[in-house]
Order: sequence, then structure tokens, then C-alpha cells
Amino acid sequence: MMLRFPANFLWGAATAAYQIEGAADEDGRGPSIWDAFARKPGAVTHGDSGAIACDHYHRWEADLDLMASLGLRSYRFSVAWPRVLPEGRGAVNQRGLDFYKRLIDGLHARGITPMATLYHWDLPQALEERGGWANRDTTDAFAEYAAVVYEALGDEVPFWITLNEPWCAAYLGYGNGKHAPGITDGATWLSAAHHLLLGHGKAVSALRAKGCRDGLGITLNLSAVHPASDDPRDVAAARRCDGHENRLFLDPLFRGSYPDDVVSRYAQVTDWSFVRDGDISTIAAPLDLLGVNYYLRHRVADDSLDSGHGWVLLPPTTPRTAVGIGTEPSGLTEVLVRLKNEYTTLPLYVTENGAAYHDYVDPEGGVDDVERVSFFDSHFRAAHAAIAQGVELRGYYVWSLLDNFEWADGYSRRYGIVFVDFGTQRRIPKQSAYWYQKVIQSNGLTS
Ligand code: IFM
Repeated sequence: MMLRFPANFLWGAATAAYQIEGAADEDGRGPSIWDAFARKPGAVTHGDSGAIACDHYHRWEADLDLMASLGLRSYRFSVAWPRVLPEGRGAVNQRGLDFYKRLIDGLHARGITPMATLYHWDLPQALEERGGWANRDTTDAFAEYAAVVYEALGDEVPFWITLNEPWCAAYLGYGNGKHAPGITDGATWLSAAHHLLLGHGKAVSALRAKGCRDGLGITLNLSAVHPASDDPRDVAAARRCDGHENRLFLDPLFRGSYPDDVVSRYAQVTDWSFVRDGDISTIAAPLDLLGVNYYLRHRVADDSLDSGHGWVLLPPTTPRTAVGIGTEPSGLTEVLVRLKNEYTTLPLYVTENGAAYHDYVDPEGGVDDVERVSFFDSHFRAAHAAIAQGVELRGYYVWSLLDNFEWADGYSRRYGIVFVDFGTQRRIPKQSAYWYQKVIQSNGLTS
């Protein structure tokens, strides 16, 4: 008995430029906010950086062979803005574009469909020095960059994602400062969030003007959010958390306004004057697909200690990954069904889902990541349950193809289905990679 996925379901794996490419100073690449942030003492575990990472910039052909050997139907990668426009705006670095051209040609040669993300957090440092995403000018810079990339590569890439996880770029980057550029400010992150969305909207219109008729979308990290109890204080706290993580992005994109409760909640810190006439209609420009990155199902309680955040996330009750997150596949079904019922009937793609575990090479030379196999098995089933409820889910990209630079956690967290020995750059497919290969071959799971 097989649990089958729809015909032509896009089984893939995802990565991001700064997390795997390395070659930070090569072929004219300019510095990004992550190069600068990684140099700040204490910002990244062990002082790690993406300067070498998986050395994918030099090993891309072998990595593509690996993808082909696993039978991947699609590969989601991101384009590094500072490789293409080292100063963020202005002079185009052809060598940067050529790298992605080679990569995309290599994917096609192996029958793997490319999905390109334009922004996965590596803002050119030159733009950060002018205020980064807190500066409205960055929205125009992003649209210019998007147009340059699409002009060069658009014909060969059927799927374009403008932004990856704008909540992370805004809140972790400009709110709690755990990510680059490391700013901690209760109001700045809201203007960054708005400018990210506005940049997305302007990029959509730039790509449409260049002839992009299909396959264009944005990727949001969306969480399932539950009150810890029926107590109205917990219910209200869960709604605040949902507003902060999910609705702040979904509502302007799909309902044409910021949610009233979110606007009034943050009125204490901002007058929202960065939202100008016409912005919301730019943000709400029609899309062809929505990407969903799913990692979290929260249980939310009222913040009785009044720590200032407005809610408390209770510890998981399910088996935890190496980063302490609970394993909550049902949350994926919830998120996907909620999107269909409350926001959009656009085709959906799980553009990321995965887990870090304490993987190691055993004496036989293999990496027996049984936890990850079980993690993906349960999440694929959860995705299938959403499809059974009428969700038009068209693809699923595991995070990640390779162990890589996990941002502030450096190389201490392994998310790959392929183990990377960073010292030698040897790749060792984990058990989960071989298991995934069979899922792809059979387009389903044994029920
Ligand atoms: O590694 C990240 C990725 O860059 C964005 N989504 C979550 C992943 C795991 O933390």
C-alpha cells in the first residue's frame, strides 16, 4: 500500500548562497551583512563564518551530480545579491551572474528543475551602511537587482521566489539582533518588515515587466500557533504571537492591509509612518505561488512575568531536534489548510522543512540519521493529509541538501540529508538521503 503524491510532484532540496557557497572574496563578490556580522565577537558560535562554508562555489558540479544521484526533481538555491551587485546597486558583476548561469545549465543538463530565491538574507554591506532594510531606498535597490538577475537568467528558471522568510530578516536582523545586521530595536524591525514586503512587491512588478508570467512567489516561514489553554489570556497571547509571526506578512500580501490588532499593538513603538499611500497595493500584487517554510508549532501562554514580549512559548512536549524544537508534523497540515481556508488558493510549495540532529559518521563510514528519516516521514504524511483536504501542494523541498553554515549557530547544527566533513569537504549521503531517494522514485510513502 502506497501513500502517493500527485503526479509531477516536485520533490527537491533547498540551500542558500551564504550557507553553502564560500568563495566570499572571489570573482568580484562584494561583502554582505553576514560577512560583517560574523566578524563581531560573540555573534556566531565559535566565530564561524560562511567564508568557506561547503565550498559549493568550486564544487557545484559534484554537488549537482550528487543531487542527480539522489533523484531530486528540483533544487532550490538562492542568488547572492553581493555577487551580482557588489555595491548593492550600480555596476553588475558578470562573473557573479556567470556562476549561476553555469549552475542552472548544470541543473537542466541533469533534468533537475531550478527554483531560485532572490534574497536569502545576504544584503550587500554597502546597502546596510545606508540603513539596510530600515531604509526605504533598499526597496528600489532590491527591485533593480531582481530585474538584473531575471534579465540574465529568467528564461531558464521556471520558479522565482523574491524573499526567503522576511520575518527572520526583519525580526532577527533588526528586532532581537540575533542575525545580521544585529540591530536590536522594537520599532526598526517593523519598518524593515514593511520595506522587505515593499521590496518584494516592487520586485514582482519588475519581473512582470521583464516578462515573468508564471512561477513567481514569496516564501514565508509560517508557524502553527495554539493557546496553551482555554484561558482567554492565553488565547489573546496566542493571537498576538500569530500576529507577530504570521499575519503581519500574510495579511498585506493576501488581504491588502496590515492586521488592525498588530497595528494597534505596535502603536506604542511606531506610528507606522513608513507605510505610504500605495505601498499596500504594491505588496499585494498577484502572485503565482506561495512558498511555505515550516518548522514550528507553538503553544503560547500569557506573559504572566510581563517580560515585555507579550507571550511565552511553552517548552515542547514532543521529541526535540538538536536545536530544541519539538517535532510537530500536524502543524504543517494546519498551516497549509489554514492558508487555503483563510488566505489563498494559490499553488503552495513547502520550500523548506527539516531538522538538525547530532549526526556523526559511524565506524562503518555511514551516517545513520534515523531521527531525520522519521521526521521527514511524519512531515510528508502531514503534507499528504493537507492535500487530501484539498490543498494544492505542488512540491516539497527538504532543508537542507547539505550540512551548512547555520547562521548564528555556525557549523554546530547539521540540517543536511548529506553530511559534510567541513575540514575535507567530503560529502557523505546520510541514511535520510537514501530513504528520500526511494520516496522520490516511488512518489510516495509506504502506508
Ligand atoms: O538554515 C535556515 C534557513 O536559512 C532558513 N530557514 C530555516 C533554516 C534552519 O534554521
